[in-house]
Amino acid sequence: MSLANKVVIVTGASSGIGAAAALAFAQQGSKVVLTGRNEANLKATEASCKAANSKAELLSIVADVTVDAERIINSTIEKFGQLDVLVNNAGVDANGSILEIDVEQFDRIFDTNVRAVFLLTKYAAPHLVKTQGNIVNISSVAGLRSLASKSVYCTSKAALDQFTRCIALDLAPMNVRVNAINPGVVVTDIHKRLGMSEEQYAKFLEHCKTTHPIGRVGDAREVADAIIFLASDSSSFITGANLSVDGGRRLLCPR
Ligand SMILES: *[C@@H]1O[C@H](CO)[C@@H](O)[C@H](O)[C@H]1NC(C)=O
Ligand SMILES: *[C@@H]1O[C@H](CO)[C@@H](O)[C@H](O)[C@H]1NC(C)=O
Ligand SMILES: *[C@@H]1O[C@H](CO)[C@@H](O)[C@H](O)[C@H]1NC(C)=O
Ligand SMILES: CC(=O)N[C@H]1CO[C@H](CO)[C@@H](O)[C@@H]1O
Repeated sequence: MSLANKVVIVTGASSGIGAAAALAFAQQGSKVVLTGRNEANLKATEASCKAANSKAELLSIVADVTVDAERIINSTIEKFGQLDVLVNNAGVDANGSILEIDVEQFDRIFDTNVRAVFLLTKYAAPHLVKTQGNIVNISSVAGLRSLASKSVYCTSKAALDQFTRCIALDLAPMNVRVNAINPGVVVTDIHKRLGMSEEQYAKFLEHCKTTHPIGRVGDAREVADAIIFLASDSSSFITGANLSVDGGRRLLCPR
């Protein structure tokens, strides 16, 4: 399908990959529903979508995916009458070894990265069946590879990948495709939100030149381009896939 006039929900559109994806859909002429918790940041994304395409029809919903999943879907249908694409992008990161972390971390990460995606998908599915639409889940290289001090995050993303495949099978007979993207390190706020200072973050990005074979970290736009591909008819025979957008990060092993 051409993405023009398609109704697309992007969760976590207030920053990072979500903001880049919302912008990319607006450029395609889609009707974009932007959701995020931070109203000011959401407004900023909305403004950049408008700047890129003054005719873009947008609906911003200040919402927390862990509590507002049904409201997000309902508001979308009320405003646009249909839903074609759900981009499950909102996610949170966490670190700490099993000796350090508490139960609260597990509940918080699974609530957003897994349970909220389940809820959004559940409420969206009947509408996607009507339009023969599709879902793109934003996972992570951490869903495919194992990292120290990241057990909860890695496990949540592995769960997301497996859910993607199972739901792909549930919805394939209805011609609804479901795919995941597994980005490597991409420049967004997600790491600084974990408490890294600017200096630590700069050091981390420098270090990433050695952990990503292409020799650099990714740009949110590069992930957005892959989202557009999976959301469009260009990928009409692809379902249940995990598409790595990671500069080769997943391939490395120490030597
Ligand atoms: C969403 O719409 C459904 C169907 O009309 C309704 O049963 C449900 O209460 C609504 N939920 C919310 C949170 O708006
Ligand atoms: C997580 O990472 C941040 C930034 O590197 C660090 O300040 C913090 O102590 C870490 N938290 C845990 C529980 O290890
Ligand atoms: C996306 O992943 C989530 C798991 O977090 C899953 O609940 C959902 O069903 C997936 N979406 C699809 C359509 O696979
Ligand atoms: C966990 C998993 O299914 N990973 C798959 C991701 O995609 C690659 C490439 O298609 C597969 O080889 C993996 O099995």
